[in-house]
Amino acid sequence: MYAQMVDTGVASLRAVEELSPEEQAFQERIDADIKIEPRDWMTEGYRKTLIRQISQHAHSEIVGQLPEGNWVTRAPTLKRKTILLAKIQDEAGHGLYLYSAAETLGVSRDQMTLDLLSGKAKYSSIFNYPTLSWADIGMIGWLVDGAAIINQIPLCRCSYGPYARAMVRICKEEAFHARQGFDVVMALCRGTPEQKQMAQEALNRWWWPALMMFGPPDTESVNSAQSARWKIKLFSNDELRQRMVDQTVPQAEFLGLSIPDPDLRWNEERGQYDFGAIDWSEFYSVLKGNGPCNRDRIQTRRKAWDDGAWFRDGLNAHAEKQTAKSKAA
Ligand code: FAQ
Repeated sequence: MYAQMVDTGVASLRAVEELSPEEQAFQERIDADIKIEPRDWMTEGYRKTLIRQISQHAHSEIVGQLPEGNWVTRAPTLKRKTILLAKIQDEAGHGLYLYSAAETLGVSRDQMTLDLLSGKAKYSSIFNYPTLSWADIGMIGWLVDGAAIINQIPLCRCSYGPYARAMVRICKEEAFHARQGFDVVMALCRGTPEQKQMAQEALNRWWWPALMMFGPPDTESVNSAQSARWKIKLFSNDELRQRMVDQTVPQAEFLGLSIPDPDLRWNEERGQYDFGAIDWSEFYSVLKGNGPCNRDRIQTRRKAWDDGAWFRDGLNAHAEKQTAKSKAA
């Protein structure tokens, strides 16, 4: 798989002999599956790549609360509302573990937030789509958390200790999230024809954006080759996307829903599904800020940041006072 990523030729990797002795020793530790810990020597590129990926991941968890938050007051029953609230709180927790993991690399949480608000740091494209009906909440659980698990299970084995350990707990919670999503969709599919129709329309809206979550095709993925060498990425974007299709199509069949892809068919020879072309122009347009909800999402985060200024100031003043007290003692 690693060789396959390198073969794409998108990013040129330096030959091993071009690495400095320190870099070679670092790479040898990674090759031997020894975890890198915060106080270990690491290359600047490794540190920067991890800060980029982990902070983007953390931002995704936090921004990812917004489309679901839109339905808390309109969940159809008390039970569904309680489950949804618990799930949204879990996402906040995931964001916090991940910000903490990124902080071990020497970046502050404030800086990460400012990078999100300035547009320097990204968050997952998927959270720029609106939740128009209750069925969209089911789709987020079934498809978005489903995709997140496929992408994140390998991250539990990635080379950076704090990230890998954070992912173990996150994945356990994501598994519950995916099940609750499937349960919402199943209830709709077993309900009235109108409810089933609502689920089908939501699937039509979320299917392609969910496949885009795995990132650009391997031939266009600028970071994959180096991230694979550093064992930050253990599988390529396309490999994980294929896994998502193969896992989800039988689930859709069980639900009696049709995947909105006329080119989808089982390939007996490959033992995998063939699927249609993804509209990558839509993906890149969402990344540039032109998705249906990009402006709203950043505006909401900016407001939360501004509204919380008095609280951060209070905490800092308290911390300074405590430090002065302990120095005086
Ligand atoms: N959205 O060279 P690659 C969740 C960017 S958590 C936006 O292939 P890489 C939980 C990429 O950053 C979901 N940008 O990049 C939940 C790069 O730009 P840059 C988040 C994307 O890093 C559920 C450029 O494109 N999960 O759902 C996306 O090697 C429900 C080139 O791409 C993670 O973050 C995208 N989809 O691979 C919460 C998992 N894809 O940064 C609430 C960890 C690519 O150079 C409700 N992250 N880009 O300017 C990863 O595994 C990787 O970062 C990838 C991208 C696979 C996302």
